[in-house]
Amino acid sequence: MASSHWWANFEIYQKYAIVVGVGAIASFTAYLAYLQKQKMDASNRDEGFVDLAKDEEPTERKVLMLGLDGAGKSSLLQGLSSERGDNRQAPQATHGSNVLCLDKENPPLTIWEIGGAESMRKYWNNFVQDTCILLYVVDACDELRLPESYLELHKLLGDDRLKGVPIIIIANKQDIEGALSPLQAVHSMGLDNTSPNERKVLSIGTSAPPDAPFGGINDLKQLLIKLAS
Ligand SMILES: Nc1nc2c(ncn2[C@@H]2O[C@H](COP(=O)(O)OP(=O)(O)OP(=O)(O)O)[C@@H](O)[C@H]2O)c(=O)[nH]1
Ligand SMILES: [Mg+2]
Repeated sequence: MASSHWWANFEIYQKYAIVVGVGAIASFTAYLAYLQKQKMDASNRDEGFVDLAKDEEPTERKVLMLGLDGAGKSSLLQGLSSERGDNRQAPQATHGSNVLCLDKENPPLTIWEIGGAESMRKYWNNFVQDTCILLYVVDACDELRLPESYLELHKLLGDDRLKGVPIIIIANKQDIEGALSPLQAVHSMGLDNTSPNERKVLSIGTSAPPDAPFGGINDLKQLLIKLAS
Protein backbone atom coordinates (compact mmCIF):
# COMPACT_ATOMS: atom_id res chain seq x y z
CA MET A 1 0.00 0.00 0.00
CA ALA A 2 1.10 3.62 -0.69
CA SER A 3 0.82 4.75 2.96
CA SER A 4 2.96 1.92 4.32
CA HIS A 5 5.33 2.57 1.47
CA TRP A 6 6.13 6.21 2.42
CA TRP A 7 6.46 5.26 6.12
CA ALA A 8 8.81 2.43 5.19
CA ASN A 9 11.12 4.96 3.53
CA PHE A 10 12.05 6.53 6.84
CA GLU A 11 15.00 5.44 8.91
CA ILE A 12 14.13 4.16 12.40
CA TYR A 13 15.47 7.31 14.15
CA GLN A 14 13.36 9.47 11.80
CA LYS A 15 10.29 7.44 12.72
CA TYR A 16 11.04 8.04 16.43
CA ALA A 17 11.45 11.75 15.80
CA ILE A 18 8.12 11.93 13.94
CA VAL A 19 6.24 9.99 16.65
CA VAL A 20 7.74 12.08 19.45
CA GLY A 21 7.10 15.35 17.55
CA VAL A 22 3.45 14.53 16.78
CA GLY A 23 2.95 13.43 20.40
CA ALA A 24 4.43 16.67 21.72
CA ILE A 25 2.24 18.82 19.45
CA ALA A 26 -0.89 16.86 20.47
CA SER A 27 -0.06 17.20 24.19
CA PHE A 28 0.66 20.90 23.88
CA THR A 29 -2.63 21.49 22.02
CA ALA A 30 -4.56 19.52 24.65
CA TYR A 31 -2.84 21.56 27.40
CA LEU A 32 -3.81 24.86 25.73
CA ALA A 33 -7.43 23.64 25.43
CA TYR A 34 -7.38 22.69 29.13
CA LEU A 35 -6.09 26.14 30.14
CA GLN A 36 -8.76 27.82 28.03
CA LYS A 37 -11.48 25.71 29.69
CA GLN A 38 -10.15 26.55 33.17
CA LYS A 39 -10.27 30.24 32.28
CA MET A 40 -13.86 29.99 31.04
CA ASP A 41 -14.97 28.03 34.12
CA ALA A 42 -13.39 30.63 36.41
CA SER A 43 -15.05 33.53 34.62
CA ASN A 44 -18.42 31.73 34.74
CA ARG A 45 -17.94 31.21 38.45
CA ASP A 46 -17.09 34.90 39.01
CA GLU A 47 -20.11 36.08 37.07
CA GLY A 48 -22.30 33.67 39.02
CA PHE A 49 -20.92 35.00 42.28
CA VAL A 50 -21.52 38.64 41.32
CA ASP A 51 -25.09 37.88 40.25
CA LEU A 52 -25.77 35.94 43.40
CA ALA A 53 -24.32 38.69 45.58
CA LYS A 54 -26.55 41.25 43.83
CA ASP A 55 -29.62 39.10 44.29
CA GLU A 56 -28.94 38.33 47.89
CA GLU A 57 -27.77 41.72 49.10
CA PRO A 58 -29.88 42.26 52.20
CA THR A 59 -31.81 45.49 52.30
CA GLU A 60 -32.23 45.28 56.05
CA ARG A 61 -29.33 45.40 58.46
CA LYS A 62 -28.96 42.87 61.22
CA VAL A 63 -28.06 44.26 64.63
CA LEU A 64 -27.13 41.81 67.36
CA MET A 65 -27.77 42.86 70.98
CA LEU A 66 -25.90 40.89 73.62
CA GLY A 67 -24.77 41.34 77.21
CA LEU A 68 -25.14 39.61 80.55
CA ASP A 69 -28.55 38.74 82.01
CA GLY A 70 -30.16 41.69 83.72
CA ALA A 71 -28.11 44.29 81.82
CA GLY A 72 -31.29 45.72 80.31
CA LYS A 73 -31.41 44.40 76.71
CA SER A 74 -35.15 43.64 76.63
CA SER A 75 -35.91 46.96 78.33
CA LEU A 76 -33.91 48.81 75.65
CA LEU A 77 -35.70 46.85 72.95
CA GLN A 78 -38.99 48.06 74.43
CA GLY A 79 -37.63 51.60 74.29
CA LEU A 80 -36.56 51.23 70.66
CA SER A 81 -39.96 49.89 69.69
CA SER A 82 -41.90 52.72 71.36
CA GLU A 83 -40.13 55.56 73.04
CA ARG A 84 -43.16 56.71 74.97
CA GLY A 85 -43.17 53.52 76.95
CA ASP A 86 -46.69 53.99 78.33
CA ASN A 87 -48.07 51.24 80.56
CA ARG A 88 -45.01 49.09 80.20
CA GLN A 89 -43.92 46.45 82.63
CA ALA A 90 -40.45 45.25 83.55
CA PRO A 91 -39.60 42.50 81.04
CA GLN A 92 -39.14 38.87 81.97
CA ALA A 93 -35.69 37.30 81.61
CA THR A 94 -35.21 36.22 77.98
CA HIS A 95 -35.01 32.45 77.55
CA GLY A 96 -34.24 32.44 73.84
CA SER A 97 -34.36 35.51 71.65
CA ASN A 98 -36.42 38.61 70.92
CA VAL A 99 -36.52 40.34 67.56
CA LEU A 100 -37.48 43.91 66.80
CA CYS A 101 -37.89 45.02 63.17
CA LEU A 102 -37.53 48.74 62.63
CA ASP A 103 -38.69 48.59 59.04
CA LYS A 104 -39.60 52.24 58.71
CA GLU A 105 -36.01 53.31 59.22
CA ASN A 106 -33.59 53.79 56.36
CA PRO A 107 -31.96 51.33 56.18
CA PRO A 108 -34.43 49.02 57.92
CA LEU A 109 -32.93 47.42 61.02
CA THR A 110 -33.62 44.03 62.54
CA ILE A 111 -32.44 43.90 66.13
CA TRP A 112 -31.90 40.51 67.73
CA GLU A 113 -31.65 40.21 71.50
CA ILE A 114 -30.37 36.88 72.80
CA GLY A 115 -30.82 36.03 76.47
CA GLY A 116 -27.74 36.69 78.55
CA ALA A 117 -28.10 34.04 81.27
CA GLU A 118 -25.13 31.69 81.52
CA SER A 119 -27.08 28.82 79.98
CA MET A 120 -27.87 30.99 76.93
CA ARG A 121 -24.38 32.31 76.21
CA LYS A 122 -23.24 29.17 74.41
CA TYR A 123 -25.84 30.00 71.75
CA TRP A 124 -24.63 33.55 71.12
CA ASN A 125 -22.33 32.44 68.33
CA ASN A 126 -25.25 30.85 66.50
CA PHE A 127 -26.57 34.33 65.85
CA VAL A 128 -23.47 36.23 64.68
CA GLN A 129 -23.69 35.43 60.96
CA ASP A 130 -24.37 38.58 58.84
CA THR A 131 -24.23 40.89 61.86
CA CYS A 132 -23.79 44.47 60.74
CA ILE A 133 -23.53 46.08 64.19
CA LEU A 134 -22.95 44.54 67.61
CA LEU A 135 -24.67 46.19 70.57
CA TYR A 136 -23.11 45.09 73.83
CA VAL A 137 -25.14 46.12 76.86
CA VAL A 138 -23.39 46.62 80.18
CA ASP A 139 -25.15 47.16 83.50
CA ALA A 140 -23.23 50.31 84.38
CA CYS A 141 -24.10 49.92 88.07
CA ASP A 142 -22.98 46.37 88.57
CA GLU A 143 -19.22 46.71 88.93
CA LEU A 144 -18.96 43.22 90.40
CA ARG A 145 -20.08 41.66 87.13
CA LEU A 146 -17.85 43.72 84.84
CA PRO A 147 -15.10 41.05 84.66
CA GLU A 148 -17.69 38.41 83.68
CA SER A 149 -19.10 40.74 81.05
CA TYR A 150 -15.58 41.44 79.75
CA LEU A 151 -14.82 37.71 79.46
CA GLU A 152 -18.02 36.93 77.58
CA LEU A 153 -17.47 39.82 75.18
CA HIS A 154 -13.91 38.77 74.36
CA LYS A 155 -14.95 35.13 73.93
CA LEU A 156 -17.51 36.34 71.43
CA LEU A 157 -15.05 38.56 69.57
CA GLY A 158 -12.91 35.49 68.89
CA ASP A 159 -15.46 34.61 66.23
CA ASP A 160 -14.01 35.53 62.82
CA ARG A 161 -17.44 36.44 61.52
CA LEU A 162 -17.39 39.47 63.82
CA LYS A 163 -14.05 40.67 62.48
CA GLY A 164 -14.32 44.40 61.73
CA VAL A 165 -17.97 44.58 62.84
CA PRO A 166 -18.57 47.89 64.68
CA ILE A 167 -19.48 47.65 68.36
CA ILE A 168 -21.58 50.02 70.39
CA ILE A 169 -21.01 49.61 74.11
CA ILE A 170 -24.20 50.62 75.87
CA ALA A 171 -23.69 51.75 79.45
CA ASN A 172 -27.25 51.15 80.64
CA LYS A 173 -28.94 52.15 83.92
CA GLN A 174 -27.66 55.74 83.84
CA ASP A 175 -30.63 56.68 86.03
CA ILE A 176 -28.94 54.99 88.98
CA GLU A 177 -26.43 57.02 90.95
CA GLY A 178 -22.82 55.97 90.52
CA ALA A 179 -23.34 54.43 87.08
CA LEU A 180 -20.19 54.14 84.95
CA SER A 181 -20.01 56.65 82.11
CA PRO A 182 -20.03 55.29 78.55
CA LEU A 183 -16.27 55.83 78.28
CA GLN A 184 -15.65 54.03 81.56
CA ALA A 185 -17.77 51.15 80.27
CA VAL A 186 -15.64 50.95 77.10
CA HIS A 187 -12.54 50.95 79.29
CA SER A 188 -13.87 48.18 81.54
CA MET A 189 -14.59 46.10 78.41
CA GLY A 190 -10.93 46.57 77.41
CA LEU A 191 -11.80 48.20 74.10
CA ASP A 192 -10.46 51.71 74.59
CA ASN A 193 -7.26 51.01 72.67
CA THR A 194 -8.90 49.34 69.68
CA SER A 195 -7.37 50.61 66.45
CA PRO A 196 -9.91 52.20 64.09
CA ASN A 197 -8.48 49.90 61.38
CA GLU A 198 -9.51 46.91 63.47
CA ARG A 199 -13.09 48.03 64.15
CA LYS A 200 -15.16 51.02 65.21
CA VAL A 201 -15.93 51.13 68.92
CA LEU A 202 -18.61 53.58 70.01
CA SER A 203 -20.39 54.04 73.30
CA ILE A 204 -23.56 55.53 74.60
CA GLY A 205 -25.36 55.90 77.91
CA THR A 206 -28.99 54.85 78.23
CA SER A 207 -31.62 54.26 80.84
CA ALA A 208 -34.67 52.04 80.60
CA PRO A 209 -36.06 51.85 84.13
CA PRO A 210 -39.43 50.12 84.51
CA ASP A 211 -41.07 53.07 86.20
CA ALA A 212 -39.59 56.17 84.56
CA PRO A 213 -39.05 57.56 81.06
CA PHE A 214 -36.38 56.11 78.82
CA GLY A 215 -33.14 58.00 78.35
CA GLY A 216 -30.78 58.04 75.38
CA ILE A 217 -32.94 55.81 73.21
CA ASN A 218 -33.34 58.26 70.36
CA ASP A 219 -29.59 58.90 70.28
CA LEU A 220 -29.05 55.15 70.17
CA LYS A 221 -31.45 54.78 67.26
CA GLN A 222 -29.78 57.62 65.33
CA LEU A 223 -26.36 56.11 65.95
CA LEU A 224 -27.57 52.74 64.65
CA ILE A 225 -29.00 54.30 61.50
CA LYS A 226 -25.82 56.27 60.87
CA LEU A 227 -23.59 53.24 61.33
CA ALA A 228 -25.81 50.98 59.24
CA SER A 229 -26.09 53.42 56.31
N1 LIG B 1 -33.18 51.31 87.03
C1 LIG B 1 -33.06 50.71 85.87
N2 LIG B 1 -33.48 49.44 85.74
C2 LIG B 1 -33.35 48.85 84.53
C3 LIG B 1 -32.80 49.54 83.43
N3 LIG B 1 -32.80 48.69 82.37
C4 LIG B 1 -33.33 47.55 82.80
N4 LIG B 1 -33.67 47.63 84.09
C5 LIG B 1 -34.23 46.57 84.94
O1 LIG B 1 -33.27 45.51 84.98
C6 LIG B 1 -33.92 44.25 85.00
C7 LIG B 1 -33.42 43.40 83.84
O2 LIG B 1 -33.77 44.01 82.63
P1 LIG B 1 -33.95 43.20 81.26
O3 LIG B 1 -34.25 44.20 80.22
O4 LIG B 1 -34.88 42.08 81.44
O5 LIG B 1 -32.47 42.62 81.08
P2 LIG B 1 -31.93 41.66 79.93
O6 LIG B 1 -30.57 42.15 79.59
O7 LIG B 1 -32.91 41.59 78.83
O8 LIG B 1 -31.80 40.26 80.65
P3 LIG B 1 -31.87 38.78 80.01
O9 LIG B 1 -33.01 38.74 79.08
O10 LIG B 1 -32.04 37.87 81.18
O11 LIG B 1 -30.57 38.56 79.34
C8 LIG B 1 -35.42 44.55 84.90
O12 LIG B 1 -35.94 44.55 86.20
C9 LIG B 1 -35.46 45.95 84.32
O13 LIG B 1 -36.63 46.67 84.70
C10 LIG B 1 -32.36 50.89 83.60
O14 LIG B 1 -31.85 51.55 82.71
N5 LIG B 1 -32.51 51.40 84.84
MG1 LIG C 1 -33.96 40.06 77.92
